[in-house]
Amino acid sequence: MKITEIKIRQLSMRMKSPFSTSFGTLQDKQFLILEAKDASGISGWGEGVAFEIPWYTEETVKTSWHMLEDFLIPLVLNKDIQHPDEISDMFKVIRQNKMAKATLECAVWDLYAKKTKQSLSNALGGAKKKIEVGISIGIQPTIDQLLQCIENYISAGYKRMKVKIKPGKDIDVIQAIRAKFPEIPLMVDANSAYTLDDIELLKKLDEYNLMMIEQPLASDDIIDHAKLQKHLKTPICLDESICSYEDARTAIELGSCGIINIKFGRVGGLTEAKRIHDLCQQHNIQVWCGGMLESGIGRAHNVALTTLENFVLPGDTAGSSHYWDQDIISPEVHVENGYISVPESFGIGYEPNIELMDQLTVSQKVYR
Ligand code: OSB
Ligand code: MG
Repeated sequence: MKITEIKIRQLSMRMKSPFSTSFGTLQDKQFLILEAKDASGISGWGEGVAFEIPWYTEETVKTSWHMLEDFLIPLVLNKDIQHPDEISDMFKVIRQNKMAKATLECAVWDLYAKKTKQSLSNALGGAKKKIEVGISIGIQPTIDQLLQCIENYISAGYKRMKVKIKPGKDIDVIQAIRAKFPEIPLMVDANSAYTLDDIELLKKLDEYNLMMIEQPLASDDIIDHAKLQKHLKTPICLDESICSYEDARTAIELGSCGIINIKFGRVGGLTEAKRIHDLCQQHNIQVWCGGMLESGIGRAHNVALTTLENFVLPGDTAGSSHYWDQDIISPEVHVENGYISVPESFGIGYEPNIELMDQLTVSQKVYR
């Protein structure tokens, strides 16, 4: 396989409703879509999951484009590639910049799956025919609005509710949810909003039968999470802290978490995501697939990744219509009764809608 042409476009797409976390509120999404073509004209697609502002990780849409244009694309263009696993090795000369790397690596995975006439799920070694889907609910203006959201998502069949928390919007919120919905599968995500000084408050969360507490402490911490886990019955789930296989190994060895949320963008691509998945499986650490409010292209990669065996907990892979009036793929990602049926056609299994993407593109560039 030889990639002879790469096109990057920046899309601007408005989400149906704003999404608020402890770090900020997102509604108008700027993100990159990368198309990698080989000489026969087959295209592989990847999505950049960095945001416009570096508040989840240090990367942005601009830094991703810079890394791709000046460093990553030149490493891949016109090189002989046997298998997408080679890409992460080729990228080792460039430090970090995982989301930029994943944008291109995911496109190579899609292209490889298409060229070898198999679904991306199959190419990754996944076997599930359908995957379980949970929902991530942003911080709401009032508790009543949150309870209403939860009720709607229960009716829609989502398999677990994840509620964003931050200081001042935590215990009271969870208390109210449990009062109304004593049995629902429920978890919280703090996006690094607390420190060990908040240990007494965090210990109170143990009373609410939560599936897990996601990323309570600093985004680059692994040590303090291990200290905190010793004081909590509820498993900690690490998100921001796990950017590589080595981070996962450290966290497992220190006992920093019981669960890991894997995102292909945060860890530099699908090959690294798979390695982390395998490591967790060996150590009885459950994993699930996180989300970055992706369009259908990134979401398709999430769906394929989730078909691996140790993705045993519902992921943040809500359907297209949850986020967008119209998604840039067809068919759209559809959730029925809390499940997505994994597409069986070649590659990511959803067709990019070029006409719609053209309308949403704010800038683009072709590399040969
Ligand atoms: O922490 O998992 C997170 C969205 C943006 C940034 C970080 C996170 C999230 C979500 C939403 O929780 C996941 C999704 O629905 O795609
Ligand atoms: Mg998270």
